[in-house]
Amino acid sequence: MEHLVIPEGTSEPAYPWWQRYQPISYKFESRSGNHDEFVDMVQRCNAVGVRIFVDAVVNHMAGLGRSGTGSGGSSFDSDQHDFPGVPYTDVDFTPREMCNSGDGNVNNYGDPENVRNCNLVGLTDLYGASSEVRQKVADYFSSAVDIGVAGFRVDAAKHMWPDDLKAMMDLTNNLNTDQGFPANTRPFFYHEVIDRNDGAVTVQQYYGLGRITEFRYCQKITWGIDDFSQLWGIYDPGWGMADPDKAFVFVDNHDNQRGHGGAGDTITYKQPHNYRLGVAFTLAQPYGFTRIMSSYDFGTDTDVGPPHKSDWSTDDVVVTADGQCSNGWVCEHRWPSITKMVRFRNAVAGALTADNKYNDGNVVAFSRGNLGFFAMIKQGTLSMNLQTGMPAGTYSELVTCADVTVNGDGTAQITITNEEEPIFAICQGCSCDDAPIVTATQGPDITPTTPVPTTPGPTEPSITDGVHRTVIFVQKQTNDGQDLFVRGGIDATVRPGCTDDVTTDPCAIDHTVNSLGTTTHYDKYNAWSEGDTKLDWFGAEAGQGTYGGQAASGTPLAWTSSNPSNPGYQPLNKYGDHYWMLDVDMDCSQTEQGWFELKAFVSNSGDGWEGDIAQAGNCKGAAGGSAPYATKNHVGRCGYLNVFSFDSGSCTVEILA
Ligand code: LAG
Ligand code: CA
Repeated sequence: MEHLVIPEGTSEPAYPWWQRYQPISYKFESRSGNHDEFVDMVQRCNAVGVRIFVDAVVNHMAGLGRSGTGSGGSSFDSDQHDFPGVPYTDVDFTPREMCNSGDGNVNNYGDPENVRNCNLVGLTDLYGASSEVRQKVADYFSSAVDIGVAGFRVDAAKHMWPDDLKAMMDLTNNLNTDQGFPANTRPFFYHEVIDRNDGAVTVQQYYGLGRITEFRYCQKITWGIDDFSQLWGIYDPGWGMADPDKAFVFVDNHDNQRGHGGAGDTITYKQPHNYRLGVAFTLAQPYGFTRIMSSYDFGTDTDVGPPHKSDWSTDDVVVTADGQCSNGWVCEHRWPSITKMVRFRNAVAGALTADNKYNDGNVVAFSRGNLGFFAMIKQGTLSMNLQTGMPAGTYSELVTCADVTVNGDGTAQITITNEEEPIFAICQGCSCDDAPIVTATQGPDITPTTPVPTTPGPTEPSITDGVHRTVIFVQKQTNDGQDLFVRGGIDATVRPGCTDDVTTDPCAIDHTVNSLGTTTHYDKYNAWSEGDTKLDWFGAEAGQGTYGGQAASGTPLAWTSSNPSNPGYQPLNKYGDHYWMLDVDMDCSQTEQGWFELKAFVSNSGDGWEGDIAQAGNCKGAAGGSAPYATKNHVGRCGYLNVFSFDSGSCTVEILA
């Protein structure tokens, strides 16, 4: 928004970075550009799947003692509470008698009234209880959303009453469908609340409003990188840290990297070795919703603004041949291991825990379910055999692109030789080359009230009529003797009148199973698909075939491979071993807008039912598309080829030739 400008020749530093935390109006006219430039940036970013989140300062306006003209040309006079560019007048500011401090400034963090009703470092405090203020802030939020912004960081939320924030948020428009957001999607909000277990305002008071910054994480990661033995305790509920599905975490931010708000033990780009380890660990571990910092080099001047030209306008970010930044910009997000670890985080989003942990004080390693494996080393090089928890196969290590072999028992030889980027990461579905980073899916750790927007992808038309060939792959490595089945149809909460009698259940979908081959490899599939007439939520149908006296546990899938010399080779399998396959002719008229649901089931002392699935956003693949409603199951498209992974929210939808 339009902000204070501090020119040369005053007693204060010229054009300090923090001048933009003193709002003058809600016009998009700032040191970063004008309204048209902002619209252009947001819309070009959306077009390539990059979402923009606005840092919104709505607790206050400019500081007392200041007057003049803001960055967008609006006049103002803080002492008079006069901001005609909004407009705000005296009635829009917190009445002086509601602030109990002598000088009107926040000075008692033990008292929530003081923290929220007084002026933060002399900044004129907006009266969030006023319906007019609420509406004006909401109008500002909505104007950003209408342009195509995906959400907001709420500055100084600690100094605002949660009820006021909620009212402002509730008055804000849904995200803009013309900019590729699904209909009825709320903006993503995260609130800046500095809670170190040291005052009356806590992160928990903001639950229900979105994510909340967890500044204790900054300290914990600093201590943990210094002493690896502390890393397993990085989320410490005993210290009041926000729940995993509420916390918003980062290694450093624009304040604490330069000794401003929430400073303390903080690692920054100035300690590149520790910083790489800290960011890599943060992106690898499951706690919180992560943000990475990207800075300019401020040297030792904690006030200095961004690199600038002789007229003080912000200077260009110059990208060098090796993909790094120059001209004063640090661009941590382009450091090789940091970029690659973003891919890792997206790939393992479905796994909520760290498993197969190893920590000897110099080497830290863990897996995320069977989706990915991470290791880092503090000093020296690494060559060690470790349990990765991953399916056997060859993976491309993300940082070095070296091939890594995971053995049948899940172990692998883990090697790190680059002491500059001492990080190792492999994951399913990841590649180390320059292919576009996998689209972030909405992992289960994202609060459902604030859905993360999806990237518009290719979408083929939905097939809602007639019987069409439909193929389903589910990636799952089972043990010998176990088999994979699927159960599905439509969820009872979506379609009324569902029953538990498969012959009449309107949630079941008619299909006939197609043969995949007649060799012995397909004996079980062929036996169990005999008499299987529906995709339904139950086990065997009456009259469904048995194999060796064993009943089916649903609709059977066959183990397949992409390897032509394997007896389970299927030409449609482009993915690898352990892709269980089902080929049916499905009645698409019985689906929901061309979509159906399913979950896998592993028989014979296997996992049984698959866990709940959080599939969100656009599916990958040439057909793509996103499910028309939220459910706890995989959702596939009738008439297409669907690829899922057991216990994962990922989906790919391809066109069947
Ligand atoms: C924030 N979070 O709650 C921002 O992350 C933080 O960067 C902001 O402070 C703060 N809230 C207010 O939005 C920054 C600087 C302050 C600066 C303030 C306003 O850390 O140092 O205060 O922005 O520009 C400056 C002067 C103060 C002066 C005040 C009012 O440094 O000495 O009292 O302006 O004139
Ligand atoms: Ca306030």
